[in-house]
Amino acid sequence: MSSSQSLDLRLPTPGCYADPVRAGMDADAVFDGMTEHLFFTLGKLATSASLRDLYMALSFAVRDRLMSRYLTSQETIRARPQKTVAYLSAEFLIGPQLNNNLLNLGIKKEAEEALKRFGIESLNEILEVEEEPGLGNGGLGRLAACYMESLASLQVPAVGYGIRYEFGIFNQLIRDGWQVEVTDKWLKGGWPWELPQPDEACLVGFGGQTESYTDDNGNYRSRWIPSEHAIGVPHDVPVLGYRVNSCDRLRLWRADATESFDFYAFNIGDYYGAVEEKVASETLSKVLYPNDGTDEGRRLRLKQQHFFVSCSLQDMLRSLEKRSIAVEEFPNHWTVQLNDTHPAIAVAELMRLLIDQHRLDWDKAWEITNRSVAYTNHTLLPEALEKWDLSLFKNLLPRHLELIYEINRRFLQQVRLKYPGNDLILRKLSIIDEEGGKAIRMAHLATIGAHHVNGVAALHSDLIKRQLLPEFAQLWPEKFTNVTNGVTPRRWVALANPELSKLLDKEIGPNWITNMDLLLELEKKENDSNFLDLFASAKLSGKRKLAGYIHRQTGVLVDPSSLFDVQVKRIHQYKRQHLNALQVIAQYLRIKNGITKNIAPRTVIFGGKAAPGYFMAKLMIRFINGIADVVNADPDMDGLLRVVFLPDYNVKLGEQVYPATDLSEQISTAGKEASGTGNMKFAMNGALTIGTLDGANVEIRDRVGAENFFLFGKTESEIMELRDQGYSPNSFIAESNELQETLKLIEVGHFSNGDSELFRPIINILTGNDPFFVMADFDDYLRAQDEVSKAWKKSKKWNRMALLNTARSGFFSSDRSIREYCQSIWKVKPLPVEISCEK
Ligand code: 26V
Repeated sequence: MSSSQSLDLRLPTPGCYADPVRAGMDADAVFDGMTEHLFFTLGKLATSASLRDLYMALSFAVRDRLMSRYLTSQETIRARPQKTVAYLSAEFLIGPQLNNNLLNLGIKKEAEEALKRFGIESLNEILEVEEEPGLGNGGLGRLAACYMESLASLQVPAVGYGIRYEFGIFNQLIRDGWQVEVTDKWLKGGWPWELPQPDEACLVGFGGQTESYTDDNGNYRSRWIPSEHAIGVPHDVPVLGYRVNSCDRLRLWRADATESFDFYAFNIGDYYGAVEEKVASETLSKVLYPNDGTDEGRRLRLKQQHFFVSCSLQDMLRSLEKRSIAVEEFPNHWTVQLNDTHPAIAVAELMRLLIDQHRLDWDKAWEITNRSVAYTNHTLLPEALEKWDLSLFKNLLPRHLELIYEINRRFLQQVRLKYPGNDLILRKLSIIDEEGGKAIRMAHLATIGAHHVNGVAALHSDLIKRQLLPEFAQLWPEKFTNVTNGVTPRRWVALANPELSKLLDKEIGPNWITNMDLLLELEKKENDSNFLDLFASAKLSGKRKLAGYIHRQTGVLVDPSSLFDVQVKRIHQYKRQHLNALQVIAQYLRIKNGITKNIAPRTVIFGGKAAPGYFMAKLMIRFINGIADVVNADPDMDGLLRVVFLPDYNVKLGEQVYPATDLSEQISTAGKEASGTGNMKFAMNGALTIGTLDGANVEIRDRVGAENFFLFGKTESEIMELRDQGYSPNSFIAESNELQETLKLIEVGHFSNGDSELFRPIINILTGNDPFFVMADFDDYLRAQDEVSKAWKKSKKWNRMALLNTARSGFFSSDRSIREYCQSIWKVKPLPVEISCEK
């Protein structure tokens, strides 16, 4: 009897796993659940429970209430064979879980009531305690989390596969204006949302060599003998959809050592040597690497990628085996999405598993791989495109290298047929980069292996075809497509902005949460002064809360009635936080010179982490803090200008920032930001955007209306033209007095206590080759900021523009993105989950 059969016998009615004791959704049941967990799980008496204990108890009680949905969903997928999405991503930035699960279950009020019985007056006190898993760098990881939430809400069977890093993205402290990185020990107090499943562990090999041999049927074959192994232990996080039974799974792999493998060392008495090896394999999932373009830990990064990809594909194949489904059926049961090239090794690994373990021939294996895999590209930046040194790759994954050579050989053969004698195109298309030292181009491997390649905003997808992979696009035009990113309105509106949500519920009913197009009804209210006032007071309430937080964190007092002008995102030159900073200095100079007539009182807020190895980004943080120190200490600025750098920007802080923002800064150099997703969160929450025609800004402007968006800057084609003509930043500086004065003030050390050297690298880069065209866009940016100030002074008009941003932001719901992926790339349908016998 198989293990799954014996499991079935122990379950109650098939398809019904509702536990009558723990499924109750009223306040009494939540209270009882908390009491039970305090006592039995946490070993605490209610009388001595700390806030953390209560957080844990409530989380366990809530997790109990996910369980029937989770198990029934998994069972429904198992019993009714239908295609399941496997979303492969090295990052899932899922944020705090408790509030989201309360919201999606619909038991927030009940939880508040239960907490009152423990003497807790506000749910926020408990939510504050939650530590967020920072398992991502920024937009890419957060997108994966939004997509998992939308998949579950749309009742689509899906598994997110990733890595359970022991340390996520570092915590950021600011000391003397500089960023200091602190290890993120998110697991230290126990994390109640994961379910370790050691019985479903997978074995992964590394290193060693390959051997060729002839099998029983006389076929030439290759055998891989790895020199090292690691075990992947799944840690599952339930992902519940909004007010549905569907509860998908986020399966994160933790690396463990293989004990049996160390027997030899143990036998010859090398106990400590064996323990060292054990430690080495467990380092595999130790830490998330930042996007810094440095060579730091390159070998370990590739190991991490292969580790989680191999475990995930083995897990998918095993799911077929368990149900006695032939391996040839793989593409009908799994659609594998590669979130950037981090999991692109999946193309070679799936081929290896199919050929070496399942004994399929090449053509069949290739057909299966190609029918299953699709690839999303998230960046055009050349330094961000993954390439692996051939010798490193061969050393770690010798069998995969053989397979990649063969994939490449067959592919180039096809190219030769189409372009006979064209060696240039062969060099451009090859997976192997022959310039300099030989390297594997992961974007090429992913593009060749995938049935679809998509970009993440219309402009970005167009640039993939025109600039990044033009030869591929010419070869396979039908392969290339666009799916514009989206964000989940559950977390980013309903949960983050309760005041606005209440107003929307009252005005148009609660269905906007799952159908954001309904927000269009708000357009009718654009001239309704009463409603506009209510809309503005929801915003003001968010600003008051953020002002309190700013004061507590930084000691700076800000005025909630001033314009909250916000740029929160990773710190990077292409995102141009320094352009914003220069603009602040120009405003400061105007105020100092008594030119205040057209100035709107502003609070300029920055937030974001710089990669630890990225010197310029770290200096930009120091620069912003230098400006903040001078501006905030100058009485001439009172009531007109404040500058704040919010430390440790993360999902939790984002939830406070988006609802409190009037002006969203989306000022990247045109053509550089693939999409952006913060821009969407701001628009939904009624912030106006000042932005370039970059990434999804283009579509945001199209949707909300050009008159409700502050556009500035050179377009992507103008930037290219400037570059081709030989761009000289000094010709732009020469034409702008304000820019000259601004640069001068930095040079004399006005923002660095007289130290004229501190910010020299920033000046040098801007006046040198200015790779991100800051000088070229400065004057137009200042002009657009003046427009912003003018508009702010007509508050009714501003509020109308803000309302229209919210009303027209429905397109940017991740539900829309996921529907597009389902229809045009994955070909999967929803599978509603029934819990017929629930009490
Ligand atoms: C990686 C690296 C590594 C080398 C140093 C510079 C650098 C800069 C950026 C990156 C990020 C690569 C992938 C990524 O995170 N892309 C982001 O994906 C988001 C979701 O699609 C999208 O909204 C952002 O625009 C895009 O930057």
